[in-house]
Amino acid sequence: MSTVFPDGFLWGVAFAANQAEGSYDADGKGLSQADVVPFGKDLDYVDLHEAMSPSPERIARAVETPGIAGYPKRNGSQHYTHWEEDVELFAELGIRALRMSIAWTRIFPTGVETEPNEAGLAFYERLFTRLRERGIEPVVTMSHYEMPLHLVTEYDGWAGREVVTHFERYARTIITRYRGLVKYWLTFNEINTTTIEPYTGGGVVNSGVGDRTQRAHQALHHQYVASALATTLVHEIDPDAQVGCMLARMLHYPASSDPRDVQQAQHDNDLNLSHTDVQVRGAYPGIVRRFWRDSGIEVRMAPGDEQILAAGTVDFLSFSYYMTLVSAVDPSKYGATGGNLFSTIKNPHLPTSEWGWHLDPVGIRIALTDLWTRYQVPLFIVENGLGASDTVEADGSIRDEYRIDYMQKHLTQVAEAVADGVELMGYTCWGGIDIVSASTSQMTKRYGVIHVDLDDHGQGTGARTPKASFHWYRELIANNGAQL
Ligand code: BGP
Repeated sequence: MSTVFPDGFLWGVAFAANQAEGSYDADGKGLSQADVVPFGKDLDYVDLHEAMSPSPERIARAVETPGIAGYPKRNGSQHYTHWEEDVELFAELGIRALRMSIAWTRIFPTGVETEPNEAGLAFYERLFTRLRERGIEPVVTMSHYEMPLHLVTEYDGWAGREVVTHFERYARTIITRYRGLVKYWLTFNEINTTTIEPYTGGGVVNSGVGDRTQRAHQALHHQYVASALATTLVHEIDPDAQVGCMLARMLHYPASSDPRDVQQAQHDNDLNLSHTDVQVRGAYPGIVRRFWRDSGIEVRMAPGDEQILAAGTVDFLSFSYYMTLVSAVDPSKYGATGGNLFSTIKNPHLPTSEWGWHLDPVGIRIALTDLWTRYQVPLFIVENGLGASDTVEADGSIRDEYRIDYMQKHLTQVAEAVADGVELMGYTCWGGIDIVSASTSQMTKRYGVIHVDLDDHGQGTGARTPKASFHWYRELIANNGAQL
């Protein structure tokens, strides 16, 4: 059987520190903003959005609540204590890359210390060393929905310019310490989330309607600057390493062939891609400046910011792909309940997941082709997977055929894009082991090919069990995708 995937293609799995590690206060770790996000059903939160955007009062209450009760991310999937077992399972799976993130709070517990926490640095050094011994390349995100809580309460997260300096020190510390151990860095996970969900993406606290949008865009600008500075630092400190940006690719289809719908979809796509425009091309596109003008947003730039953006362009573009969206000039005509940016129009051609996300394998091929045509830089799919509530059978097995079907269909389309000449570095499925979901804080929205015995309240043995999808994926990696 032949394959279209190049030798050395980085097959792997992906997860984030704040959703996987747990041990939220071990070995000097500080509280992060993710550690205070509660599980929606627990603490009388009716609205998930509200749970994800806590007020200062709710944050203060969360800080006073010790342990994991109501805060599942504090427990994660116990990767911090199970990491050796996890690495052995990943080695058995045959992966060549593990995309993971460093918890900033393990290195600088409040973000403002001048000296790093050695115990935190040593943890990741042990992990990276072991991964490399097992032939697994670490692909490391510097900031994945996680920042020291102190920076949130002190500066309103990334809305405060001071955070750029604190991040730069953090970035310099980890790049220097892991020189030679980490060859692939990503700066910010799904950087576009900062404008969609400002607390998750940027630590911007919800203080009501007011100027939240303004502050979210200011926070995003600071992240771009910090990302460019970190990219330049990697290039200076470890010239053998490469840096990528990371976008939640949200492909928009027009609801009809009405040119106004087509133009609306193009506009929504261009706004989504404006994030990679800044990070790949090194400058804001006109569409963003117009968006600021039309929305009355004023982004303050410090002298030299534009030069920093231009100098710190990335080497490759990584992205997550879960679903596609539908755009219309009049969304209500198509039954939408929300706005255009995060459209709720149903696509009649696509099924949805248990959580209502459109399932669209062909869309991943379109996304790849589009990105390649636009940027001509190597691409890397660093998240793709199905959130589902798995059942453990009486014999202990997990027969997740639906996940196999999802991966098989998506990877078939990925193979088509590669056959068309798209330069793709790798594919890391989300999440390897089951982890706490980012948007719902549920453990039962499972993504892993390895089951973790923990429930939404962090209860369970923490035991790891390969699912049916583990065996399917192992086979696929072993033959480099030839069976697709
Ligand atoms: C992406 C995030 C991840 C992850 C995934 C699935 O947006 O980068 O952290 O969790 O989506 O989303 P969820 O967990 O909300 O289902």
